Amino acid sequence: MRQPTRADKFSFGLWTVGWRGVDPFGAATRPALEPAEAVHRLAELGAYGITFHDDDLFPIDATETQRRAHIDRFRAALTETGLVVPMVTTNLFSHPVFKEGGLTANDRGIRRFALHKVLRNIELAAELGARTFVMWGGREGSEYDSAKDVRAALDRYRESLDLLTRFVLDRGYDIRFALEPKPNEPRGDILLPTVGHALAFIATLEHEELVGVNPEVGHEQMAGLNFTHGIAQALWHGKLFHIDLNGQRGIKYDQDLVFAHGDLMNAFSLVDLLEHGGPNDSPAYDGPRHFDFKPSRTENIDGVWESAAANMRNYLLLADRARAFRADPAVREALDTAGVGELRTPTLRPGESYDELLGDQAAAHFDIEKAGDRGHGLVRLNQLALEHLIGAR
Ligand code: GLT
Ligand code: MN
Ligand code: MN
Repeated sequence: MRQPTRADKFSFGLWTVGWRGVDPFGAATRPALEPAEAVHRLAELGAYGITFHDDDLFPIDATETQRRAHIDRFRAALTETGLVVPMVTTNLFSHPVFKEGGLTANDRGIRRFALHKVLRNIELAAELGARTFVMWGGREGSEYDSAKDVRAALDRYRESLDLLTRFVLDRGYDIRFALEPKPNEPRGDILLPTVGHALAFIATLEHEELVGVNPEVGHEQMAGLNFTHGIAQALWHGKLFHIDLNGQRGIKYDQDLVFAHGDLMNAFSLVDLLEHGGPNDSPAYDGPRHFDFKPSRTENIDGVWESAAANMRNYLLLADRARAFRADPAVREALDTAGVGELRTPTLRPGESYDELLGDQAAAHFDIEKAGDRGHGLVRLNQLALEHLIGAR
Protein backbone atom coordinates (compact mmCIF):
# COMPACT_ATOMS: atom_id res chain seq x y z
CA MET A 1 0.00 0.00 0.00
CA ARG A 2 1.33 3.43 -0.90
CA GLN A 3 2.13 6.14 1.62
CA PRO A 4 -0.07 9.26 1.89
CA THR A 5 1.09 12.21 -0.20
CA ARG A 6 0.05 15.87 -0.40
CA ALA A 7 -2.06 15.02 -3.44
CA ASP A 8 -4.38 12.97 -1.20
CA LYS A 9 -5.38 16.21 0.56
CA PHE A 10 -5.41 14.77 4.07
CA SER A 11 -5.85 17.37 6.78
CA PHE A 12 -6.19 17.34 10.58
CA GLY A 13 -7.54 19.70 13.21
CA LEU A 14 -4.99 21.05 15.66
CA TRP A 15 -7.51 20.06 18.35
CA THR A 16 -7.42 16.39 17.22
CA VAL A 17 -3.79 15.40 17.69
CA GLY A 18 -3.65 18.07 20.40
CA TRP A 19 -6.45 16.50 22.44
CA ARG A 20 -5.10 15.76 25.91
CA GLY A 21 -7.68 13.16 26.84
CA VAL A 22 -9.83 15.20 29.20
CA ASP A 23 -13.29 13.63 29.44
CA PRO A 24 -16.22 14.15 31.84
CA PHE A 25 -14.76 11.53 34.18
CA GLY A 26 -11.04 12.07 34.04
CA ALA A 27 -8.19 14.52 33.75
CA ALA A 28 -5.69 14.89 30.92
CA THR A 29 -3.59 11.83 30.17
CA ARG A 30 -1.16 13.61 27.85
CA PRO A 31 0.87 16.82 27.98
CA ALA A 32 0.01 19.81 25.81
CA LEU A 33 1.26 19.72 22.23
CA GLU A 34 2.86 22.76 20.61
CA PRO A 35 1.02 23.76 17.40
CA ALA A 36 4.35 24.02 15.55
CA GLU A 37 5.23 20.48 16.63
CA ALA A 38 1.87 19.23 15.30
CA VAL A 39 2.56 20.93 11.98
CA HIS A 40 5.96 19.22 11.65
CA ARG A 41 4.76 15.77 12.65
CA LEU A 42 1.69 15.85 10.40
CA ALA A 43 3.79 17.00 7.46
CA GLU A 44 6.20 14.10 8.04
CA LEU A 45 3.27 11.67 8.05
CA GLY A 46 2.09 12.88 4.65
CA ALA A 47 -0.74 15.28 5.51
CA TYR A 48 -1.16 18.39 3.35
CA GLY A 49 -3.19 20.58 5.67
CA ILE A 50 -3.86 21.64 9.22
CA THR A 51 -6.93 23.39 10.58
CA PHE A 52 -7.66 25.11 13.87
CA HIS A 53 -9.98 27.10 16.12
CA ASP A 54 -8.79 30.53 17.20
CA ASP A 55 -8.53 29.19 20.77
CA ASP A 56 -6.29 26.31 19.63
CA LEU A 57 -3.68 28.84 18.59
CA PHE A 58 -3.89 31.62 21.20
CA PRO A 59 -5.81 32.10 24.48
CA ILE A 60 -9.25 33.73 24.27
CA ASP A 61 -7.97 36.67 26.33
CA ALA A 62 -4.65 37.11 24.49
CA THR A 63 -3.49 40.67 23.86
CA GLU A 64 -2.95 41.67 20.25
CA THR A 65 0.83 41.26 20.67
CA GLN A 66 0.47 37.79 22.17
CA ARG A 67 -2.00 36.79 19.46
CA ARG A 68 0.46 37.90 16.77
CA ALA A 69 3.35 36.02 18.36
CA HIS A 70 1.36 32.77 18.34
CA ILE A 71 0.24 33.27 14.74
CA ASP A 72 3.79 34.06 13.62
CA ARG A 73 5.22 30.91 15.25
CA PHE A 74 2.53 28.84 13.57
CA ARG A 75 3.14 30.50 10.20
CA ALA A 76 6.86 29.82 10.46
CA ALA A 77 6.13 26.10 10.89
CA LEU A 78 3.81 26.20 7.88
CA THR A 79 6.53 27.81 5.78
CA GLU A 80 9.12 25.27 6.95
CA THR A 81 6.92 22.29 6.07
CA GLY A 82 4.77 23.52 3.18
CA LEU A 83 1.63 22.52 5.06
CA VAL A 84 -1.43 24.63 4.15
CA VAL A 85 -4.45 25.81 6.15
CA PRO A 86 -7.48 24.79 4.07
CA MET A 87 -10.02 25.52 6.82
CA VAL A 88 -10.38 27.62 9.95
CA THR A 89 -13.15 27.55 12.57
CA THR A 90 -14.11 29.51 15.69
CA ASN A 91 -14.37 28.21 19.22
CA LEU A 92 -17.79 29.32 20.50
CA PHE A 93 -18.09 26.52 23.01
CA SER A 94 -15.20 26.16 25.52
CA HIS A 95 -15.27 29.34 27.57
CA PRO A 96 -18.04 29.55 30.20
CA VAL A 97 -19.33 32.70 28.47
CA PHE A 98 -20.80 30.38 25.82
CA LYS A 99 -22.48 27.93 28.20
CA GLU A 100 -25.97 29.05 27.12
CA GLY A 101 -25.04 29.56 23.46
CA GLY A 102 -22.95 31.70 21.14
CA LEU A 103 -24.62 33.11 18.05
CA THR A 104 -28.01 32.02 19.44
CA ALA A 105 -27.49 32.71 23.14
CA ASN A 106 -30.49 34.32 24.80
CA ASP A 107 -28.16 37.08 26.08
CA ARG A 108 -27.69 39.64 23.29
CA GLY A 109 -24.30 40.77 24.64
CA ILE A 110 -22.98 37.22 24.34
CA ARG A 111 -24.30 37.01 20.77
CA ARG A 112 -22.53 40.24 19.83
CA PHE A 113 -19.28 39.02 21.41
CA ALA A 114 -19.61 35.67 19.58
CA LEU A 115 -20.21 37.32 16.21
CA HIS A 116 -17.31 39.69 16.80
CA LYS A 117 -15.08 36.68 17.59
CA VAL A 118 -16.10 35.00 14.33
CA LEU A 119 -15.42 38.15 12.28
CA ARG A 120 -11.92 38.49 13.74
CA ASN A 121 -11.24 34.85 13.01
CA ILE A 122 -12.44 35.16 9.40
CA GLU A 123 -9.84 37.90 8.95
CA LEU A 124 -7.23 35.43 10.19
CA ALA A 125 -8.59 32.69 7.93
CA ALA A 126 -8.23 35.01 4.93
CA GLU A 127 -4.71 35.96 6.01
CA LEU A 128 -3.70 32.29 6.09
CA GLY A 129 -5.36 31.51 2.75
CA ALA A 130 -8.13 29.24 4.09
CA ARG A 131 -10.98 28.71 1.63
CA THR A 132 -13.46 27.12 4.03
CA PHE A 133 -14.78 28.44 7.30
CA VAL A 134 -16.48 25.78 9.44
CA MET A 135 -19.19 26.62 11.92
CA TRP A 136 -20.03 23.97 14.50
CA GLY A 137 -22.67 25.22 16.89
CA GLY A 138 -21.99 22.89 19.78
CA ARG A 139 -23.52 25.22 22.38
CA GLU A 140 -26.37 26.45 20.20
CA GLY A 141 -29.33 24.58 21.66
CA SER A 142 -30.81 23.65 25.02
CA GLU A 143 -31.43 20.94 27.56
CA TYR A 144 -34.99 22.10 28.27
CA ASP A 145 -37.60 22.92 25.66
CA SER A 146 -38.96 25.97 27.46
CA ALA A 147 -35.46 27.47 27.71
CA LYS A 148 -35.06 28.25 24.01
CA ASP A 149 -37.34 29.88 21.47
CA VAL A 150 -36.10 27.76 18.57
CA ARG A 151 -37.68 29.94 15.88
CA ALA A 152 -36.06 33.08 17.32
CA ALA A 153 -32.77 31.18 17.60
CA LEU A 154 -32.95 30.28 13.89
CA ASP A 155 -33.66 33.94 13.11
CA ARG A 156 -30.49 34.89 15.00
CA TYR A 157 -28.48 32.10 13.29
CA ARG A 158 -29.64 33.40 9.92
CA GLU A 159 -28.91 36.99 10.93
CA SER A 160 -25.35 35.89 11.78
CA LEU A 161 -24.81 33.98 8.53
CA ASP A 162 -26.20 36.84 6.48
CA LEU A 163 -23.76 39.23 8.16
CA LEU A 164 -20.81 36.85 7.69
CA THR A 165 -21.48 36.22 4.00
CA ARG A 166 -21.84 39.95 3.37
CA PHE A 167 -18.55 40.44 5.21
CA VAL A 168 -16.57 38.03 3.00
CA LEU A 169 -18.17 39.45 -0.15
CA ASP A 170 -17.42 43.07 0.83
CA ARG A 171 -13.86 42.19 1.84
CA GLY A 172 -13.34 40.15 -1.35
CA TYR A 173 -12.31 37.05 0.61
CA ASP A 174 -12.39 33.74 -1.28
CA ILE A 175 -14.05 31.93 1.61
CA ARG A 176 -17.16 29.77 1.86
CA PHE A 177 -18.92 28.64 5.03
CA ALA A 178 -19.62 25.04 6.01
CA LEU A 179 -22.12 24.34 8.79
CA GLU A 180 -21.39 21.25 10.84
CA PRO A 181 -24.46 19.45 12.16
CA LYS A 182 -24.55 17.43 15.37
CA PRO A 183 -27.65 16.13 17.16
CA ASN A 184 -26.52 16.55 20.79
CA GLU A 185 -23.45 16.78 23.06
CA PRO A 186 -22.48 19.05 24.63
CA ARG A 187 -26.06 20.45 24.62
CA GLY A 188 -28.99 18.15 25.24
CA ASP A 189 -30.30 19.14 21.80
CA ILE A 190 -28.29 21.14 19.30
CA LEU A 191 -29.84 23.35 16.61
CA LEU A 192 -29.39 22.11 13.01
CA PRO A 193 -28.97 18.54 14.32
CA THR A 194 -28.50 16.72 11.01
CA VAL A 195 -27.32 17.33 7.45
CA GLY A 196 -30.95 17.57 6.37
CA HIS A 197 -31.81 20.26 8.92
CA ALA A 198 -28.74 22.26 7.88
CA LEU A 199 -29.56 22.04 4.17
CA ALA A 200 -33.10 23.27 4.77
CA PHE A 201 -31.77 26.20 6.84
CA ILE A 202 -29.15 27.13 4.24
CA ALA A 203 -31.83 27.49 1.56
CA THR A 204 -33.26 30.45 3.54
CA LEU A 205 -30.02 32.49 3.60
CA GLU A 206 -29.32 35.71 1.74
CA HIS A 207 -26.16 34.31 0.13
CA GLU A 208 -26.96 30.64 0.27
CA GLU A 209 -24.41 30.02 -2.52
CA LEU A 210 -21.65 30.74 0.00
CA VAL A 211 -22.92 28.31 2.62
CA GLY A 212 -22.70 24.52 2.57
CA VAL A 213 -22.17 21.71 5.06
CA ASN A 214 -19.30 20.01 6.85
CA PRO A 215 -20.85 16.69 7.86
CA GLU A 216 -19.02 14.48 10.38
CA VAL A 217 -19.28 10.69 10.22
CA GLY A 218 -19.99 10.22 13.92
CA HIS A 219 -22.46 13.07 14.20
CA GLU A 220 -24.90 11.53 11.73
CA GLN A 221 -24.32 8.02 13.07
CA MET A 222 -25.04 9.19 16.63
CA ALA A 223 -28.54 9.93 15.33
CA GLY A 224 -28.79 6.46 13.76
CA LEU A 225 -28.51 7.95 10.27
CA ASN A 226 -26.66 6.58 7.25
CA PHE A 227 -23.67 8.89 6.74
CA THR A 228 -23.13 7.86 3.12
CA HIS A 229 -26.74 8.76 2.31
CA GLY A 230 -26.30 12.13 4.01
CA ILE A 231 -23.17 12.83 1.98
CA ALA A 232 -24.91 11.76 -1.22
CA GLN A 233 -27.71 14.22 -0.56
CA ALA A 234 -25.26 17.01 0.31
CA LEU A 235 -23.49 16.33 -3.01
CA TRP A 236 -26.82 16.30 -4.83
CA HIS A 237 -27.50 19.80 -3.48
CA GLY A 238 -23.96 20.92 -4.43
CA LYS A 239 -23.36 21.61 -0.74
CA LEU A 240 -20.54 19.29 0.31
CA PHE A 241 -18.04 22.07 1.07
CA HIS A 242 -15.93 20.09 3.58
CA ILE A 243 -16.05 16.75 5.42
CA ASP A 244 -15.06 15.50 8.90
CA LEU A 245 -13.95 11.86 8.79
CA ASN A 246 -13.83 9.70 11.91
CA GLY A 247 -15.32 6.55 13.43
CA GLN A 248 -18.41 5.91 15.56
CA ARG A 249 -19.86 2.68 16.88
CA GLY A 250 -23.61 3.10 17.03
CA ILE A 251 -25.93 5.43 18.86
CA LYS A 252 -24.02 6.67 21.88
CA TYR A 253 -21.77 9.56 22.91
CA ASP A 254 -19.59 11.15 20.20
CA GLN A 255 -16.61 8.80 20.00
CA ASP A 256 -14.43 10.54 17.40
CA LEU A 257 -12.59 7.27 16.74
CA VAL A 258 -10.03 6.84 13.99
CA PHE A 259 -11.67 6.81 10.54
CA ALA A 260 -12.99 3.29 9.77
CA HIS A 261 -12.68 2.14 13.39
CA GLY A 262 -16.45 2.45 13.68
CA ASP A 263 -19.00 1.34 11.08
CA LEU A 264 -16.62 -0.21 8.54
CA MET A 265 -19.17 -1.03 5.84
CA ASN A 266 -20.42 2.56 5.90
CA ALA A 267 -16.82 3.84 5.74
CA PHE A 268 -16.31 1.69 2.66
CA SER A 269 -19.43 2.97 0.89
CA LEU A 270 -18.42 6.52 1.84
CA VAL A 271 -14.95 6.25 0.31
CA ASP A 272 -16.47 4.55 -2.73
CA LEU A 273 -18.88 7.49 -3.10
CA LEU A 274 -16.21 10.17 -2.61
CA GLU A 275 -13.74 8.47 -4.97
CA HIS A 276 -16.12 7.08 -7.61
CA GLY A 277 -19.42 8.91 -7.25
CA GLY A 278 -18.73 11.46 -10.01
CA PRO A 279 -19.36 11.08 -13.74
CA ASN A 280 -17.72 7.96 -15.22
CA ASP A 281 -16.43 6.76 -11.87
CA SER A 282 -14.52 10.00 -11.21
CA PRO A 283 -14.30 11.43 -7.68
CA ALA A 284 -17.49 13.12 -6.46
CA TYR A 285 -15.62 15.46 -4.09
CA ASP A 286 -12.22 17.11 -4.49
CA GLY A 287 -11.89 18.99 -1.21
CA PRO A 288 -9.80 18.12 1.84
CA ARG A 289 -10.20 14.72 3.46
CA HIS A 290 -10.26 16.17 6.95
CA PHE A 291 -9.89 13.93 9.99
CA ASP A 292 -11.71 15.10 13.09
CA PHE A 293 -10.84 12.34 15.52
CA LYS A 294 -9.63 12.09 19.10
CA PRO A 295 -6.63 9.84 19.75
CA SER A 296 -7.97 7.58 22.54
CA ARG A 297 -6.93 8.76 26.00
CA THR A 298 -5.29 5.37 26.60
CA GLU A 299 -2.53 6.42 24.18
CA ASN A 300 0.68 8.29 24.84
CA ILE A 301 2.16 10.69 22.30
CA ASP A 302 3.49 7.83 20.15
CA GLY A 303 -0.06 6.51 20.01
CA VAL A 304 -1.27 9.93 18.90
CA TRP A 305 0.92 9.83 15.78
CA GLU A 306 0.07 6.14 15.27
CA SER A 307 -3.61 7.12 15.31
CA ALA A 308 -3.11 10.05 12.94
CA ALA A 309 -1.31 7.78 10.47
CA ALA A 310 -4.06 5.14 10.83
CA ASN A 311 -6.72 7.60 9.61
CA MET A 312 -4.85 8.21 6.36
CA ARG A 313 -3.86 4.58 5.94
CA ASN A 314 -7.46 3.43 6.39
CA TYR A 315 -8.70 5.94 3.84
CA LEU A 316 -6.14 4.76 1.29
CA LEU A 317 -6.84 1.09 2.03
CA LEU A 318 -10.55 1.64 1.53
CA ALA A 319 -9.87 3.58 -1.67
CA ASP A 320 -7.88 0.57 -2.94
CA ARG A 321 -10.71 -1.78 -1.98
CA ALA A 322 -13.29 0.47 -3.64
CA ARG A 323 -11.25 0.51 -6.85
CA ALA A 324 -11.06 -3.29 -6.87
CA PHE A 325 -14.80 -3.51 -6.15
CA ARG A 326 -15.63 -1.25 -9.10
CA ALA A 327 -13.32 -3.18 -11.45
CA ASP A 328 -14.63 -6.65 -10.58
CA PRO A 329 -16.76 -8.13 -13.42
CA ALA A 330 -18.85 -10.01 -10.85
CA VAL A 331 -19.68 -6.69 -9.20
CA ARG A 332 -20.62 -5.13 -12.53
CA GLU A 333 -22.93 -8.03 -13.19
CA ALA A 334 -24.49 -7.80 -9.73
CA LEU A 335 -24.98 -4.04 -10.20
CA ASP A 336 -26.73 -4.76 -13.52
CA THR A 337 -28.95 -7.41 -11.95
CA ALA A 338 -29.90 -4.98 -9.20
CA GLY A 339 -30.63 -2.31 -11.81
CA VAL A 340 -28.52 0.26 -9.99
CA GLY A 341 -27.63 2.07 -13.22
CA GLU A 342 -31.21 1.99 -14.51
CA LEU A 343 -32.23 4.47 -11.81
CA ARG A 344 -30.42 7.15 -13.81
CA THR A 345 -32.98 6.85 -16.62
CA PRO A 346 -35.78 9.37 -16.08
CA THR A 347 -39.12 7.80 -15.26
CA LEU A 348 -40.88 9.82 -17.97
CA ARG A 349 -39.98 9.87 -21.67
CA PRO A 350 -38.62 13.25 -22.84
CA GLY A 351 -41.51 15.72 -22.83
CA GLU A 352 -44.02 13.13 -21.67
CA SER A 353 -47.05 14.56 -19.85
CA TYR A 354 -49.16 13.06 -17.09
CA ASP A 355 -51.99 12.61 -19.66
CA GLU A 356 -49.68 10.50 -21.80
CA LEU A 357 -48.62 8.47 -18.79
CA LEU A 358 -52.28 8.01 -17.82
CA GLY A 359 -52.90 6.70 -21.35
CA ASP A 360 -49.85 4.42 -21.37
CA GLN A 361 -51.04 0.81 -21.65
CA ALA A 362 -47.70 -0.69 -20.59
CA ALA A 363 -47.80 1.28 -17.34
CA ALA A 364 -51.49 0.53 -16.76
CA HIS A 365 -51.01 -3.19 -17.31
CA PHE A 366 -47.56 -3.52 -15.80
CA ASP A 367 -47.06 -7.10 -14.66
CA ILE A 368 -47.07 -6.49 -10.93
CA GLU A 369 -47.05 -10.22 -10.13
CA LYS A 370 -43.90 -10.78 -12.15
CA ALA A 371 -42.18 -7.68 -10.71
CA GLY A 372 -43.29 -8.68 -7.22
CA ASP A 373 -41.76 -12.14 -7.66
CA ARG A 374 -38.44 -10.89 -8.97
CA GLY A 375 -35.30 -11.22 -6.84
CA HIS A 376 -33.08 -8.13 -6.90
CA GLY A 377 -29.83 -9.80 -5.89
CA LEU A 378 -28.96 -7.09 -3.39
CA VAL A 379 -27.60 -9.52 -0.83
CA ARG A 380 -25.19 -10.93 -3.38
CA LEU A 381 -24.08 -7.39 -4.22
CA ASN A 382 -23.51 -6.56 -0.56
CA GLN A 383 -21.64 -9.84 -0.04
CA LEU A 384 -19.34 -8.90 -2.91
CA ALA A 385 -18.75 -5.52 -1.27
CA LEU A 386 -17.94 -7.21 2.04
CA GLU A 387 -15.55 -9.68 0.40
CA HIS A 388 -13.69 -6.85 -1.32
CA LEU A 389 -13.65 -4.92 1.92
CA ILE A 390 -12.06 -7.73 3.92
CA GLY A 391 -9.68 -8.68 1.13
CA ALA A 392 -11.35 -11.99 0.31
CA ARG A 393 -11.53 -11.16 -3.39
C1 GLT B 1 -15.27 20.12 18.23
C2 GLT B 1 -16.31 19.27 17.56
C3 GLT B 1 -15.97 18.98 16.16
C4 GLT B 1 -15.96 20.19 15.30
C5 GLT B 1 -14.92 21.15 15.67
C6 GLT B 1 -15.11 22.40 14.86
S1 GLT B 1 -14.85 21.47 17.33
O1 GLT B 1 -14.11 19.37 18.49
O2 GLT B 1 -16.45 18.08 18.32
O3 GLT B 1 -16.84 18.03 15.62
O4 GLT B 1 -15.69 19.80 13.98
O5 GLT B 1 -15.60 23.45 15.61
MN1 MN C 1 -17.38 14.45 16.75
MN1 MN D 1 -16.20 17.76 13.50
